Amino acid sequence: MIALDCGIKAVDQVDYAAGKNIDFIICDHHLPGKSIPKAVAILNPLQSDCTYPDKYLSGCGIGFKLAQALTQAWDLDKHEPYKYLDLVAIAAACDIVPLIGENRVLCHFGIQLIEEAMRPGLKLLLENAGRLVDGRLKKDLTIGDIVFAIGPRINAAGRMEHGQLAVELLTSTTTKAAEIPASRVNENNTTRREVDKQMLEQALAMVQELNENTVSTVLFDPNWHKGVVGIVASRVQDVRYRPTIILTEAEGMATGSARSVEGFDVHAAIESCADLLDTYGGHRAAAGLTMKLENLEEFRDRFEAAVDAVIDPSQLIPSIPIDLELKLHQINMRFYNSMNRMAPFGPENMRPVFVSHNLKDTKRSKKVGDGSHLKLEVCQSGVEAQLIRGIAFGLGHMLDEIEDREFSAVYTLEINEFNGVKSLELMVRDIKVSAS
Ligand SMILES: [Mn+2]
Repeated sequence: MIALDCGIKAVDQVDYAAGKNIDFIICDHHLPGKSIPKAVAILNPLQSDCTYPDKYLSGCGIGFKLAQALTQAWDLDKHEPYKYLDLVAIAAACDIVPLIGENRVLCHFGIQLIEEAMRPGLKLLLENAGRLVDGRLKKDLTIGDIVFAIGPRINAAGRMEHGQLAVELLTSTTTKAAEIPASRVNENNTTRREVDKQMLEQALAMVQELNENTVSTVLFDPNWHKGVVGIVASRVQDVRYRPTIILTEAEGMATGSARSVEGFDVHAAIESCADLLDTYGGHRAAAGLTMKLENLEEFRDRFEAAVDAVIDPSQLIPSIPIDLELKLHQINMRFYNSMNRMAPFGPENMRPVFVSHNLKDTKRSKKVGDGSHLKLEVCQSGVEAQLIRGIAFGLGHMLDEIEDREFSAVYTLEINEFNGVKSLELMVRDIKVSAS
């Protein structure tokens, strides 16, 4: 048996299999526990004695390493595993692993493979997500597209129906064969979104009831869907920026998922409550855990105390790290193209974030969508002829404030393609009005 993306803590299960004469190869990237399973081989760069230089491959990336090793051992063409780099890239993007070193290279070639020889299943997913129109990608595929358009759809299958559907979809060699699994996966995604929305509303109502002075958020509802607790944890953090654990009931236990805040080790805080837990595992930034229902209350208190003991108050304020200040006249296609040579962007190699000051509204900025978003057209004080457009999601309420005052904007640069004409746009993350 080959375990992929799991198994590093499966000491008993591997012993049991050994008793039945079944050999195990474990390909995992999660933190090992105190004892290691007695498998035939373990590929996990996080083992303390592992000298492999790249420590943060995705689970699928480790599987790719096994495939590469087998190609060598069996004297096959070394290019053989490269056919699967699209899947390796999808896994790396969706697993939010650092996009540096080997991951960045794997993602670069994986995205290239998706663009040049897209699997039928992926085509149908990207069409459903509105990214692919008449067989053409609307714009170059990014890690963000994979995370938001492909990932949730693939995950929805496992969460709402069965992961096998996603396997069928991704291994289909013809569009015809991919059609049925694709329509089911897309349906699962619609349901997942609905469930996600309901859970989120309930969770946000619970957040309102919490003591404002606590430094952690632990929410439990026995009826929440196990598959979407991770997403809800991230959304809850958008309104209450604290180490967050969202739990639901499954098989008579409380089980769920934890998200950390920048710079804080949530895995260590959970580990300090290990005596209350049945299982737990993960990384500094995200972890999973299971406990008996009767331990919930004590866990909530102990986790709060564990976070409180080590967290720095500054870690509770979300911040946007800025890479560089730009004058609007510096923004042009040449600049964008050289910046883009550092792509694919992702964790630890984020799309550069810029700031510009003394911006002025051209009076053509307006609220869009349901009024919560802002479509901007701005210039910079002193260089009024240089205009640039932008979009600011969730900042519609800033329109009144920027109408007659100078402001600063923090943004990333995006390409907008309309009727075949490419232009640069600010994707505005935050706006600050200058003191008048
Ligand atoms: Mn994993």
